[in-house]
Amino acid sequence: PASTVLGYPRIGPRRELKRALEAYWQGRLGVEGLREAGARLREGTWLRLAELGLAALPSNTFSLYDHVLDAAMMVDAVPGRYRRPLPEDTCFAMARGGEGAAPLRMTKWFDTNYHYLVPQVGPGTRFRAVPGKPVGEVREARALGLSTRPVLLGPVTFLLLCQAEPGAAEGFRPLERLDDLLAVYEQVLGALAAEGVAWVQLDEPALVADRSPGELAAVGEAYRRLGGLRGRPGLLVAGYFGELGAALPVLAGTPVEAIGLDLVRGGGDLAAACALPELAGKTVVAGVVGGRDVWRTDQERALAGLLALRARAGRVVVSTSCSLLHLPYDVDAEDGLPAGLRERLAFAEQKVAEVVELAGRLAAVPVDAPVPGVPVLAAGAGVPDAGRGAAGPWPASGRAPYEVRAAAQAARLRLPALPVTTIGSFPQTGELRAARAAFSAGELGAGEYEERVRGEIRRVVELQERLGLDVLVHGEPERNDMVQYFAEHLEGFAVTRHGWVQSYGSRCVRPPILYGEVRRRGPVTVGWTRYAQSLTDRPVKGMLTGPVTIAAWSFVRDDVPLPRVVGQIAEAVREEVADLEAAGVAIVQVDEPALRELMPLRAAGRAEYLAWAVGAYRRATSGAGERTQIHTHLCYSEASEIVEAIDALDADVTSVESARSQGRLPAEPGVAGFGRGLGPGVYDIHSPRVPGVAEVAGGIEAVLRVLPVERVWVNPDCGLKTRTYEQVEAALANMVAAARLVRERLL
Ligand code: THG
Ligand code: ZN
Repeated sequence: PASTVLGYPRIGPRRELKRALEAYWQGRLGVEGLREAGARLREGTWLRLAELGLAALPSNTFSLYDHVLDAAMMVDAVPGRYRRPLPEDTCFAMARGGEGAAPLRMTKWFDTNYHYLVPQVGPGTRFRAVPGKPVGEVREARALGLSTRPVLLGPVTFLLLCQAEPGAAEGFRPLERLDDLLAVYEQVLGALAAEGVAWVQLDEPALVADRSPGELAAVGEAYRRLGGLRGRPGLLVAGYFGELGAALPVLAGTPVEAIGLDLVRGGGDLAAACALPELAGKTVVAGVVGGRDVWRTDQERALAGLLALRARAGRVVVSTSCSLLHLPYDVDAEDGLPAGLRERLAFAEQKVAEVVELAGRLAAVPVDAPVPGVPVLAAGAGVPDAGRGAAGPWPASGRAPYEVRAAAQAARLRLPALPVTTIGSFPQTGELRAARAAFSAGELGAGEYEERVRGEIRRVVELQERLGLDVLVHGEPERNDMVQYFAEHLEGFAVTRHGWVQSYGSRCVRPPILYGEVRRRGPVTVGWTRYAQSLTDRPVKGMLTGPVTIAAWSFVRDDVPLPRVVGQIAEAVREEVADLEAAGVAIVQVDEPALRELMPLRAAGRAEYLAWAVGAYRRATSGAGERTQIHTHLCYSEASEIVEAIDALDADVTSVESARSQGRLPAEPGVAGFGRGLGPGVYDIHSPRVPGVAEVAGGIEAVLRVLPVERVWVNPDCGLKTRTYEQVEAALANMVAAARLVRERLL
């Protein structure tokens, strides 16, 4: 029976890739060892998928760092400054920078919590076919007796994800280079055909977002051309993370043999596909098993969709809605889940088993059995952007007007101009991680663990006082992760022990599973914040994660609308804000770095989404009195797109990423319209580089050209947990020096 998956996790069931990468970067492992580790992971995946009974296996879904970066290397879109003798080092130079070359920009992969590196393409980029990686993986699998379907990023999505090379003429768009790129894809397809490859998968998730007529025309052109290539493998074009919509008939009109549909988030494509006359000549790779959620599949519903397709399509292959990259490996590795939950869960392995089972069930239905009508798979059922039931204008926040609050807070806090602060987290030392691991393993008592955390808070507070910061933080040593920590302290969430999902490169997260009604059992952060405040006369910020972000970085339940789930989290956060305030905390930061991430990929759903998302944030924070200053932080947010919504959060101070967007300020045009306090990041924490005093001062002065000084804050562009103390001390010292320099110039 025909079954496949669009992709699979690649970090290893025990994060073997992370270990190998970090050992290589630290010089503890040679390149041979790194290659060997990759080969073992690929072999483990193929053998496991085959063992589970999957009929068609994908390859080239492994990546040492990022699959978009791999695609750039496959077409040789590699700026000269990154080239190194070993391809691995070229890849890591683009990803992490080095020898004076800043790394490529990193941003979110559609609406997921995975980050890809943004390749740069200019008018003069010389594309060249470098098919060694996909070809090599095909050979590797063949040596195991397995034939595979290489997965490549599609040419249209690749160019739409690229940014114009710095220095390219104003108005240049990478998509203009489609013709040249297609010539290279033709060569890659030729090389794969020469290897005996029968099918190639081309991923085109960009087609589930709104696309202009010109872009849709480019899609048609691309696949007519690739489809016209002689002696090529069969082509599967996969759109996922939503509905193909208008792109579906365009693809159907090209010679590609197979189209992959996401029938979980793009349920509307089912009826549209069934109505297409061209479908009779195509294979549909039907994504009926969700690749973004951890729930068991409703098999009857999935089967009804499969039967409807089978009656109309040339052939149907049962598949996942998207790559399983966004799921942990195996539910069976978990032992600490609440009673009754495990049976309801499916991670990557279980999703594969479901695909195989459904394919078997489909094959067991005789082809001449009566076909039910096309079932209505609600467009976006269980999807974050389906804002069912909670639309409407932003409720009045109930707080005093910003000007009134600003005056009350200035009188209470008595801060200097251009106050210097941080986003919240400080580096997590090895001892601290070891202590937390020992504590959760029961090897370290609660009292001893608490003493270690307090020691760390003392150290961080002393450091900030010594460096001269104005608003201090406790550094979050008690937190593993800004979402997981709250999930561990709220009812309604389960956390996993091994449920790691790649975030970027070697960095992983363990998304909690939100499965019940959310409630706060009692104060979560108050004790640590109060302790930190007892050590200093300067204000210490209380640090919380916002309701949208907690939901976005968890696997949420799909039996109630997302706005209601987020609303429940907002109530819990609101209670925590009230307790912090009652404990005398004058500044509370409630971060929403994922606000932009959950934005619907199509414009039609955005106003409704922002209405309920902003509403939830206001609910979480609006209990604070006017003398309490609310801060928020957003990262990778492409803040310019949502300046109005950020303003509508009604936080008193907002800090945003800006350092890594090549020195651009967030919302350069919009920033002046930003009506509250703003802390544009002046130190790029994603790079080990320490910015100099003059550079930081220049950044601050650039902000002062568009914003009044009373509203400007000085801060890094994100939390400091991935940096070393050495880097952080030097960078913060320079930030303080720069703020002082600019203050003097202002006098
Ligand atoms: N938490 C979660 N998602 C996130 C972030 C986060 N997504 C966006 C951004 N922040 C991603 N950044 C990071 C940065 C560091 C790490 C993960 C994501 C990281 N992880 C540890 C690792 O891989 O070794 C594990 C952390 C742990 O022990 O829990 O360093 O902050 N949810
Ligand atoms: Zn951030």
